[in-house]
Amino acid sequence: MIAVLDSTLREGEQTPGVFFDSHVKMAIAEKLDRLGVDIIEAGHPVVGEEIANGLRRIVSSSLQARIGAHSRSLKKDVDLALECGVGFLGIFYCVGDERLRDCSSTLNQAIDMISETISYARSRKSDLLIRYTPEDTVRSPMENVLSVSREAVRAGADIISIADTTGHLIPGSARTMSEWVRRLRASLDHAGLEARIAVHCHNDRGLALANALDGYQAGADIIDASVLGLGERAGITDLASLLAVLSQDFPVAHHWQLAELPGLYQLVSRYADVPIPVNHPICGRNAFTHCAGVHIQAALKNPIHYQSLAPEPFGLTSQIALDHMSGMAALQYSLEHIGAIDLDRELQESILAKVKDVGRHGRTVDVNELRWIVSYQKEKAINKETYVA
Ligand code: HCA
Ligand code: CU
Repeated sequence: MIAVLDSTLREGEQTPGVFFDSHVKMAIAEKLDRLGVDIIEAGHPVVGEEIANGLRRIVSSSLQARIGAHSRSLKKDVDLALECGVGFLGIFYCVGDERLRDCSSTLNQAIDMISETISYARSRKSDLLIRYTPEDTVRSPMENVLSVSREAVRAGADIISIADTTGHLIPGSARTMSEWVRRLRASLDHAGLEARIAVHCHNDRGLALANALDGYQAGADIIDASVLGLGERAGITDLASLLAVLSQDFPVAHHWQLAELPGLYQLVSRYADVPIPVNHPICGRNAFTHCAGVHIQAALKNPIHYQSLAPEPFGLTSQIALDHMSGMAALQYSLEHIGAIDLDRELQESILAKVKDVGRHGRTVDVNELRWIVSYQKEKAINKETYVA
């Protein structure tokens, strides 16, 4: 069964300008838990006291999800994370040649140091879920990654994560996540080692979701994501889009409460101070809104004509909206939809004029506003003499 790791509270908080207070982190973690993500990566505690406190607070609330911390390959990071009570620890260390050179280290020295940190963490907590990530995995020599991964598993790591730290991969090209997943799996199998494989995809080329799905199809067990795709630079895989595709398009057994997504997005958007793009899949204001006349006409008969994804699993419904482009046909369909029938032509024209006027100011008219416009224009028609223009 595919597992999802949400990193809104760790990677997401690395978005420039984003900081979540501990009580907000708590609220976000509760919503993520209700949604049903498997692991909540909730911070890197050595970064600061508030992060450690936020982590402790989330751990103490006994959520279903495993609560995890990020950690360098250093015992002091492991100690602080364990002191916060986490059940998951993500240890990262890059084994790219240039990084090793900059750290004045050889591959073997790095492998020894990483193995020692993992063994130490394992010895301190036997049921700790330990992930090792060779940071910038996909720009590192594959042989380095495969060697360090085998030793990390021997030392006690349960998960190896393939990190596309800079959003470098392109599905179907010479550098794909699927190739990395297959090669890592083959190398572990060949050595008789068992570990879950995770994929962590950055969105620098707008391909984070595509790469994550490419990894999933090649057999990855865990996918990292965040609300609104928040993270360093262009962020990582967007959680809502990921769950939408996995749940609606792949035969995955899941327990996700997808209707929690819109509320979760509003919460994170508000406290991250990052607006939800109107065209965000699933949670954007326009995601299930039909606007053009022919679309409204067809969609009101049967939404499937202009929807390949239904809004209902996400606790949403299809909407219609009118604007400066709307014509009489779209208006009449919309009026019928709200039960405003038998309006004379003159009244309909005045309603359409008002709708176009609102549209020219850069807004759409939804069904609620249409109801207000209808009653306003009706009243205006009745009391012509008391209104001006
Ligand atoms: C970072 C980089 C990281 C780590 C991922 C991981 C990446 O912020 O430290 O530890 O699994 O993209 O490589 O997010
Ligand atoms: Cu990252």
